Amino acid sequence: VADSGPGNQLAGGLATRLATGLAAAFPADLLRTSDADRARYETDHRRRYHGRALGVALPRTTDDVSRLLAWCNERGVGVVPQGGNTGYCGGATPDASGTQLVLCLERMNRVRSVDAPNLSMTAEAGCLLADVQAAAAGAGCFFPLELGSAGSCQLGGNLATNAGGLNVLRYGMTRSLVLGIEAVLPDGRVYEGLRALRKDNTGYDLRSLLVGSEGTLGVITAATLRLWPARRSTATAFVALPSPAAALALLQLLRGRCDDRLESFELLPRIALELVRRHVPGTASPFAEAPPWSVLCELASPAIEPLGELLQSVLADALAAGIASDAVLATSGSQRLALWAVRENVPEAQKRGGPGLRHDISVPVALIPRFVEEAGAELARRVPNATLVGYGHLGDGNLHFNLNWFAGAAPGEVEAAELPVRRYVHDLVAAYGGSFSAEHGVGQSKREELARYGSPVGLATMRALKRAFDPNGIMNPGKVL
Ligand code: FAD
Ligand code: LAC
Ligand code: ZN
Repeated sequence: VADSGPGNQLAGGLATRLATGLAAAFPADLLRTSDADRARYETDHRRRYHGRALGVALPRTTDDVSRLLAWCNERGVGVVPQGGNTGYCGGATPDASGTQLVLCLERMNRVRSVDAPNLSMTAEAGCLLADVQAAAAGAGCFFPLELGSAGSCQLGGNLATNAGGLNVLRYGMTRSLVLGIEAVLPDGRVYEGLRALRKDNTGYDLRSLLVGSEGTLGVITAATLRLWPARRSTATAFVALPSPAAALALLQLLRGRCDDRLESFELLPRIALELVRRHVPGTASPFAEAPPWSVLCELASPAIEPLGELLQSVLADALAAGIASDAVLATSGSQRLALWAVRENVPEAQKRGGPGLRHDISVPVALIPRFVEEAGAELARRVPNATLVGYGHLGDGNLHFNLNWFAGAAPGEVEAAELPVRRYVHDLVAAYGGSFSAEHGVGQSKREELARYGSPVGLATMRALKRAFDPNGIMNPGKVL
């Protein structure tokens, strides 16, 4: 960024001219341009990606977004949409040129309506996920998207990344929770697709295309969401197990006996529990001594049902069959939250634990035990100073297959390991028929992976769609494709 070569001087001159034009065209209240005001929008939450923005636009209305995009489109100015900036792929960080506008939706945070009889609600893109959940609950309904970042990520970011999370097993990814969408296209036109219909077979599905487009096709300004009746019964347990194969056997047992009452099934290795205990004070440990593997599972239902008894009986059978070695059931709402806090604090504990590399992989669920064994053994051989922390959404076949250097790393050691390790892991994932990005998206960190593993026909079609939506290439340049 500090480079003062001719290219940078050129970009610097352009940035100054654009900043002057932007300031003349829009009220000062809409823009943040000082170094201090821009700073938090120019770096991702892991401090892995750093950029320099032309400015940060903070629109209050869809019309503001429309005018900002039209202005940028006429001048070929790149626009980087941003929500809560909690993403893992650098998708919301501008480049270092100082010529891209960050457009953050944080002020568009109104829940427009909740329609309990229709089990739907409409909210603006800048609403915190936690506020969307609370608004649904306030109307006696349930919005099932649940992420550890719920208090800071925004609905628009959830849609743009097609976020997964902790309840995918029962409700699917974000795409399956969306009925309608409002988005501003790069030339400023507004796509008004806020329908609350369950059935609507009228041509191409633009809503599904915009969900998961990571800010490369337009700016999502609002969405109509599917709701479910509020849950009236839940049962939650932490279960100790000897292996991922045993966890898979427990998953099959639970699905067979509880059907779609099973909402969550999260796998944690011993190291994950230890990390949380060490780095997140105040988090209760489910077991006196962390077992080799554990599962956090939850049953839920809108009916008043004895789910605790059901879960207990399945777990008794799992213990008798040697699938599980111990289990802790939540007996109150606060105990349930304490068990969930252990799981939700894993990413933060891992971040505090030391430098590392992340992989967000999925393979067919039944192949998870074989994958963990094969990849775990090979990584121990290739990077002996690193510890594997492979945890996550086993019920969906999705693990965060991360590595950490807990004893610290020599200068450059993690960086040197990054590419070869990534290549090994993602090649193996491809051989298992899996995905190199199960739920976090592509952003800038996995662009090369998409080019390498994506279907050529699929990629060509994506490029054609990108040109159709965004012929001037202003939307989130350098991301995804
Ligand atoms: P940002 O990070 O701001 O943006 C993400 C992408 O979306 C960028 O490409 C950006 O340009 C684009 N974008 C943002 N808003 C808009 C908009 N309005 N219109 C168009 N494009 C837009 N993710 C999961 O999938 N599952 C998890 O379980 C999970 N757990 C997490 C736990 C923690 C502790 C943390 C820190 C993150 C976790 N995440 C998880 C990742 C992250 O929270 C999600 O990807 C979330 O959906 C991102 O939302 P955001 O508002 O922060 O988006
Ligand atoms: C999780 C995030 C990192 O599941 O996706 O913890
Ligand atoms: Zn996850």
